[in-house]
Amino acid sequence: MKILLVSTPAPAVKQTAVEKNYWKWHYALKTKLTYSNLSKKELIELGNAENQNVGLLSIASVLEKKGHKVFYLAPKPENVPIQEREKLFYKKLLELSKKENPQMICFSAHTCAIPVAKSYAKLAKSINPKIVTILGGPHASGAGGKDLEDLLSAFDFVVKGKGELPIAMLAEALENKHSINYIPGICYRKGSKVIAKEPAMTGFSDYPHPANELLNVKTLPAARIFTSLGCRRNGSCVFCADTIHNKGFAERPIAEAINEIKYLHKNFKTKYIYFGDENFFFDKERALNAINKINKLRLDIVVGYQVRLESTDEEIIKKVAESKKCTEIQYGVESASQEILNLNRKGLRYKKVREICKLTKKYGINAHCYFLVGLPGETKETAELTINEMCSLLESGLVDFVEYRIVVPFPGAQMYDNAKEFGIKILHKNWELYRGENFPQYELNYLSGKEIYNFYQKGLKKIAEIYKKRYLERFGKELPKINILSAVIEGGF
Ligand code: B12
Ligand code: SF4
Repeated sequence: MKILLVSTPAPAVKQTAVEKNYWKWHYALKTKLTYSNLSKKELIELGNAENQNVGLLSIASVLEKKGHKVFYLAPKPENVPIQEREKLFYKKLLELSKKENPQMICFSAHTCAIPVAKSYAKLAKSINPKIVTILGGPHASGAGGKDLEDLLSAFDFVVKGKGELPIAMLAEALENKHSINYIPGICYRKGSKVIAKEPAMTGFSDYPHPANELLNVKTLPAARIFTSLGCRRNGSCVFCADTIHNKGFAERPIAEAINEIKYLHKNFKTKYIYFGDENFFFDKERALNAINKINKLRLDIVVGYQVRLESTDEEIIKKVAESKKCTEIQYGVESASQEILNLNRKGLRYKKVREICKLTKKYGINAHCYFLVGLPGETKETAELTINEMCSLLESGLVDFVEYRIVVPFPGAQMYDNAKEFGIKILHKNWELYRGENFPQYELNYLSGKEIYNFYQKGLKKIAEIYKKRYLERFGKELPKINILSAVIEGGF
């Protein structure tokens, strides 16, 4: 069967001057400190690379193994104004659909890309009314009730959870006219009824590594890989939108991840490996063993880890630092208010932040922290406290990077599904606006949307000032060449 996989582009976001300035200095510092082993040429390639949608590429590799002909289409930064990107993508999709005439078209989409995915599905049907359209990914996995019904008005099938097995089974069922009733995670309409099958939490090691060969690139200077999927905390954080893994968790043998690093380095000259696991340190013994193996790799690579602060200690950081292979560790903090952290079931003692960041810096590794504004329970005082604390962490040199966004109540997150319980009034479901850079889609008991947005802009402005001062002091006036826009919209690390 001919199957087209589409990584749906996120809609253009009009950035404020404050945001533009923030990202400019953020990526200026990133290129110097984190991607420190990439040459100027590699940085440019990184900025212009096609989106590496690991989930779709993983589905692709399973389908190829089963003998299907797979096409992959993903957004690239393109050298055009951001508003033109969607039109260009539309054109490419049209050309590919006409030329190859696929029988199935699979869309992967974050919530903000849903309206675009819907319009592409319509386009595909207008070219070939018999084409089977399928939606999967984070929004599909979290949508229930009316949101799911709405999706099924635009797609023939919606798949919840991991897609490798369901898509392979669906392709086989359609080819051989078998029943689709037993396919996990599949949702469809039967007359006026909506059928929604429970997704299966399939193991991780059952699959070959993602088919990066389908990317339209010669090199991939930086790439994302995973050694585990899902989170051991099973989505307990109130704002968590990780609906994909059915609140389950699957790990992958470290040896397989090591093989994938070697393959990326050999075939795509990858020099920066970012471990996208929700918490790379989830099991201390496993983490120490994995880091040891990564440290021993005789490859010109550097790595970055994303972890939970509560899983981090000096022994692990010391091990990470041993080979000088790791330039950055990223920590999810969210708020500087202990009360807000507790209310949102983050399972974090704020005092750990300074302690762990201090250790990270002690061993010469950059610390990157994620913060949010607009969490359930947020007040003017807690938002102000978080801004002050982010600035203090940066100014004291305990933290190198801060990413600050507005919370979004994504379908499937507790704060969306039980909005009232968390003091949230959702104002609209214009999905294209469901991004942490946009004006809030909700109001809180103690903060209006405007107030939340103003805190966001204020925080970014202050962070950018500190970034700029630090960059000029350390690296002078010349800014590195990187396509910042692409890093922001298609996935900087
Ligand atoms: C990498 C990543 C990104 C990357 C690239 C994503 C991509 N398309 O390649 C970038 C940085 C661009 C990104 C951006 C954002 N992201 Co993001 N991202 C992730 C992250 C960390 C890992 C995704 C991944 O590669 N997983 C590994 C692969 C193997 O799994 P997968 O992608 O889920 O794919 C599997 C299934 O989803 C399914 N599947 C996927 N597509 C399809 C299609 C079909 C047809 C089928 C059947 C199945 C299927 O099968 C795949 C294989 O098993 C996840 C968190 C997580 N751990 O999942 C968040 C996550 C998906 N992102 C999230 C968010 C909030 C965002 C942002 C909105 C943040 C913001 N700025 O506000 C932006 C907006 C999107 C955009 N493009 O601008 C949320 C989801 C929210 C939502 N409902 O949309 C998540 C869950 C994080 C979280 N816990 O909140 N993201
Ligand atoms: S927000 Fe992060 S730590 Fe919390 S449940 Fe989700 S993935 Fe786990």
